[in-house]
Amino acid sequence: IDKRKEVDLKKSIIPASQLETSVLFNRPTISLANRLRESSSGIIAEHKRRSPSKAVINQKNSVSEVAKGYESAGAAGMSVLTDGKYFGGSLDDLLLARASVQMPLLRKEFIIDEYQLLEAKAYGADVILLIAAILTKSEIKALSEFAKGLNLEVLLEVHNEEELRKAIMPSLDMLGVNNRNLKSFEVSLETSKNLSKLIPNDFIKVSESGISSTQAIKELRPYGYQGFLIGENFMKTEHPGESALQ
Ligand code: IGP
Repeated sequence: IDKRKEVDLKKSIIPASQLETSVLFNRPTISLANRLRESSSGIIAEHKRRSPSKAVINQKNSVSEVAKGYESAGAAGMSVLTDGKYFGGSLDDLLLARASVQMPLLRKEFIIDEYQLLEAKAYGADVILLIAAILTKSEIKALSEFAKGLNLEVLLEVHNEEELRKAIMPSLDMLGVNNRNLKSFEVSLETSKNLSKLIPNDFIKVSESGISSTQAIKELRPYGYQGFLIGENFMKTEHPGESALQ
């Protein structure tokens, strides 16, 4: 994939040493896992302008407006898409969110290199996403251990049993089950329900994608889910954060 080229190019422009000496890099991070344990909502609200499955979702509201809306609505945390090619996001979006709110922020990105973890920290993230579908077991181990060394929490995303079995390891904080098949874009909450029993209790369980009602959350809680990652349903509204789930 061309993420590799993108990362190599950025490394040559902003060296790792520069990221490591930035002000934000050296700040204390905020735990999303703790918020999810305590939070009554459990909602991780996402900033997403567009997606491969839906094209344009929201090109209008500023990141800081969205972030403040989510925070005052009581979200446990916020996810910020930083991928430009497919989602129209950027690291500047993460930086703007960091400047606007105090809640934990997740860098939503296709992470393949430790350099992206340094970026995540330097641009204000508290949590990083690793996607089991695009990483080997040893890559998941190396990246998650590196992230933990930076005091970043790790959310590992799986979509099926095979990915889950490959990925379970102690250096993860949260296990996310993506209800959307990244190849067919089909969404089914059954994915979260079916995989829940295979996730050991020491990980916080997060259900991701296609959640569009409080009914869906009620349905998922008995399966042990404490986190609910919701993007499109919020972003498609006039003022994300102001309108609750239907
Ligand atoms: C949010 P939704 O259906 O509420 O907009 O989904 C989030 O789960 C989704 O954006 C997502 C994603 C990803 C995006 C889940 N895993 C990996 C990019 C990469």
